[in-house]
Amino acid sequence: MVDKKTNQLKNILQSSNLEFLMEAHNGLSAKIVEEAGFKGIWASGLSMSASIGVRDNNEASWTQILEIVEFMSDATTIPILIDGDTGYGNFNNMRRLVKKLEQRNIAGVCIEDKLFPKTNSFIRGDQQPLADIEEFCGKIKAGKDSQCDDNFCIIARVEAFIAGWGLHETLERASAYYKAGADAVLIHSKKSRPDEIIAFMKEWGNRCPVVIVPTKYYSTPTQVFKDLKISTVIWANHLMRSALSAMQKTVAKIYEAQSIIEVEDTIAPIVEVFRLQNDHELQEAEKLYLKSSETKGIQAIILAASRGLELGELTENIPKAMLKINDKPLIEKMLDMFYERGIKNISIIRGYKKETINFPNIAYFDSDNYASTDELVSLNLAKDKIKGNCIISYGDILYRKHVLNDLMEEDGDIVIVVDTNAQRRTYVTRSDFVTCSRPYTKEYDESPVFLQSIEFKELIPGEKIDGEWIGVMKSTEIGSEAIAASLSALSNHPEFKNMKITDLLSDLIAKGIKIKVIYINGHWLDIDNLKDLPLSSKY
Ligand code: SPV
Ligand code: MG
Repeated sequence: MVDKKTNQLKNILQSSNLEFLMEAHNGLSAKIVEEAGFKGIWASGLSMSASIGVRDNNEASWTQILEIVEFMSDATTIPILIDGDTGYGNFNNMRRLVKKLEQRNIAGVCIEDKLFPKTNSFIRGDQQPLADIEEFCGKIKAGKDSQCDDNFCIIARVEAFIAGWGLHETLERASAYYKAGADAVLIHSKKSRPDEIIAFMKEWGNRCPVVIVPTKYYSTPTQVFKDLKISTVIWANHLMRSALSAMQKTVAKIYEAQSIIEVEDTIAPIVEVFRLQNDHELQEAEKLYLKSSETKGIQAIILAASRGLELGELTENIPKAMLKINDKPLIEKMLDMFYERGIKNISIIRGYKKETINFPNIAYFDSDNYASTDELVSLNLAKDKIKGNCIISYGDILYRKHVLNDLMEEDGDIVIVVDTNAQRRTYVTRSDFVTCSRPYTKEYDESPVFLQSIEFKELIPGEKIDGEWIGVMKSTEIGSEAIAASLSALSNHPEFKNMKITDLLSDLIAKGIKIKVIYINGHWLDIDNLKDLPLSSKY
């Protein structure tokens, strides 16, 4: 069983090792702190106020702060030390604060000896009046007397260095606060070197745990704090500041480009958001409590039987789907993308060096005649998987996530993705060229596009071509039925063993089945040829 948060915080403060608290300012950042391995969280007043767009001057009311820390507490199992500023008033406000914090499972509060409304210590610090020592001691006592859990911690923060009163005043205050019942003292300094802290620790000895916030003396090696026998270091605002920088960079790029394409691969994937929200737990709970809600899985079938002879010795021991692109096999990149999109029922048709394709949780179909047969023979092996919502994809292509997302979101019983730039790879002569009901236009045109013809062939100069099929298609239940029926009929054809998916699509068109087209411009690649490889490093 997880130890109570109050006990955990007390242990941190009393530990003989140097311990660390990491700043968080909302439920998400709190979770990130816990996942990183920190033992405790600093709910920073500066970061919480900044993240809601107000100043660190008690502009947010104490109950608004309480709401934030409640979310943080609910999202985590490690203790939270809340930055309680001055206690939001006098001893009486402090008593109520402690009660309310305990109700929200907050492990401790740090209060500073300034006056309400406070100002951040790094702004006009030396003009800030300090609280009367006796009055502040009364506040500490009142807090300690009102806590229900013996291990709830109250930390007294001494601002005498910040306000320019020096070592003597700092020691006097720290000593008084400790005697008044504080579980630890926080000695704050705004100097760029830890001199004030070093001077304090020399005089203070071991009287009670000392907490520091080295925001300004950040270059000090952590070993110095260990040697000084500091109890706990607070990294006070670094998640808020890193989020801020990341947001500024992203927003500038999007504003400039009037598009989100370029940022997509530089930001957290949506599934990471779901993971941090613990969507998995809800899914499990739904199975338990909402039995009817199980969703129908999407099937994905990946054709990866061929060697890729054109790639020469690179495919001597592995099929081209296993070629490493930036350290990951091509097909694994595709699997990652499918998983990220929640597509988990995946079948792979293997052939050449089949034993090298061996990822977990995949249904494998082996085309042992891969060398003398073509795509439809491979696809036919997985014919029972062509049902419901289904994706059929070549295993040797790479495309950006948004291409898959667009495909998934497009309605239509059968949908294929077509690159309008058919002559993109001048060194490739034969490919899956298409003509459509209308060409791609740079004008905004929402009218649907349908496939009229598709053929694996050479491009004849001057011929009307609307683009190149990139090798991925999606079907609904109705579309999958049509595909399965066509595949079954074609399997009796004398030429079946030489047939490609393009033949299947042509057969569907001939039967009057509408195949919808999504036009894209680049953002994909197929690996047919040694010349394709340098381009793949961007994926
Ligand atoms: C905070 O994180 O809000 C603090 C530490 O109080 S400091 O900003 O250094 O005052
Ligand atoms: Mg603060």
